Amino acid sequence: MGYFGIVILAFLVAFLGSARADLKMGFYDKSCPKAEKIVLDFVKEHIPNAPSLAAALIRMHFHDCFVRGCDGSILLNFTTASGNQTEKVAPPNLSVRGFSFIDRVKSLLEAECPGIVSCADIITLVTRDSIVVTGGPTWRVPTGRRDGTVSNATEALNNIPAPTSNISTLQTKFAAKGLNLKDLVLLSGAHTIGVAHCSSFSNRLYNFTGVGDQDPALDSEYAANLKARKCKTSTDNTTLVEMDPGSFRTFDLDYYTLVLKRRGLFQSDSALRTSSTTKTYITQLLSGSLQNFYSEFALSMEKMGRVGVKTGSAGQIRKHCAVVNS
Ligand code: HEM
Ligand SMILES: *[C@@H]1O[C@H](CO)[C@@H](O)[C@H](O)[C@H]1NC(C)=O
Ligand SMILES: *[C@@H]1O[C@H](CO)[C@@H](O)[C@H](O)[C@H]1NC(C)=O
Ligand SMILES: *[C@@H]1O[C@H](CO)[C@@H](O)[C@H](O)[C@H]1NC(C)=O
Ligand SMILES: *[C@@H]1O[C@H](CO)[C@@H](O)[C@H](O)[C@H]1NC(C)=O
Ligand SMILES: *[C@@H]1O[C@H](CO)[C@@H](O)[C@H](O)[C@H]1NC(C)=O
Ligand SMILES: *[C@@H]1O[C@H](CO)[C@@H](O)[C@H](O)[C@H]1NC(C)=O
Ligand SMILES: CC(=O)N[C@H]1CO[C@H](CO)[C@@H](O)[C@@H]1O
Repeated sequence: MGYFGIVILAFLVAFLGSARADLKMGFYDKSCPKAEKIVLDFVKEHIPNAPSLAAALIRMHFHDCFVRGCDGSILLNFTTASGNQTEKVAPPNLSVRGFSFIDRVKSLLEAECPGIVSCADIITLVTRDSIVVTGGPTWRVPTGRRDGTVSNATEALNNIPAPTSNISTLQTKFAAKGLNLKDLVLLSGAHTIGVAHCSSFSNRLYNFTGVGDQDPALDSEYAANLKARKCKTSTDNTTLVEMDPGSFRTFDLDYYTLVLKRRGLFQSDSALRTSSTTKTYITQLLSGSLQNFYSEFALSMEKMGRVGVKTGSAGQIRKHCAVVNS
């Protein structure tokens, strides 16, 4: 083989390598043809009885993708026998529910085709199906993610934006994952469903700057209402508040209306009003149809689902989602 032959061969190998290392639709069509149907059937059977899990699951997916990529690391109990803290126990994850739901899907898939379907793909598929089954948007889920072997609470803290984040912090943390301000606005739209603990935002109600004050960026009538009816003390860490009160189970545009009315629950929600770029995206979404929101949301979800994925021979396919294979 001449020089050019070798060059072409090298390009071919690089090309095939990168092509193989990409996610694709129906990755399990040959290796586990029933995989996606097993996931969907399980979701259809159980989520209607526990619709609040749909919110927990999409949040879990977000947290998974923001720490070491969408690699299922959020599901790990321990990475070492030494008891180092994993993402699961980091404060932002304290309220991530749905671990056992994922474990149950995993055991069905292990029974069907052992060692084939990754926990990372299970989170992604289960999330999409749960949102669809509860009447929300759908999006494409290319598969072929592999599972990570490391979970680190400090990394979770550093990568997942806190609810106190301002717009520049949000922009930076999203940009670090290849997501732009438009993705930020669209993905924050997931706060149209689900609930939050008072402790995630009560700093805005009590003693915002250390002089017993409220956050001026929060509608004062709404703040008064929250204090009177929901978060009655500044230390309440158990009461749950709907983020989109009135339609917290419906995947609608109301979240954006609330944000513009200064009724977004977190400072990070309020922050979307403080940049003209993000504010304009919100106005545009509100002037469009629900279907338009859904199709835009779909693009950002697919994008988030690709963040830092491990493919090809990277990582592993865990046997149990909570533990690295021994
Ligand atoms: C932009 C930065 C974000 C911040 C600062 C943030 C913060 C939070 C916080 C503090 C909670 C409440 C946790 C609690 O008190 O129990 C929450 C809940 C939630 N978040 Fe976010 N979030 C962000 C982005 C996202 C994204 C990108 C998604 C999904 C695409 C998402 C989906 C949800 C959902 C559905 C809930 C409700 C969970 C439930 O009902 O169990 N969030 N978020
Ligand atoms: C936990 O991880 C840190 C590194 O961040 C390491 O220094 C420490 O020894 C680990 N703890 C245990 C108990 O292994
Ligand atoms: C966890 O991540 C932090 C921050 O990147 C790092 O300093 C620490 O060493 C990591 N811990 C382990 C056990 O790898
Ligand atoms: C945003 O928050 C970060 C971190 O708390 C802070 O360093 C920065 O100054 C803030 N930016 C603005 C514009 O307030
Ligand atoms: C508000 O915060 C300041 C500073 O942290 C503290 O000294 C003060 O006691 C707090 N006031 C109330 C009412 O909690
Ligand atoms: C919630 O508050 C109680 C009482 O103030 C405290 O004992 C408990 O540790 C807190 N829980 C969390 C998760 O912070
Ligand atoms: C992971 O931890 C949970 C609770 O801490 C426990 O119930 C579960 O059995 C653990 N899973 C594995 C596979 O060790
Ligand atoms: C350490 C800790 O509190 N972990 C919690 C993380 O979230 C799950 C689901 O809510 C809890 O069961 C864990 O106890």
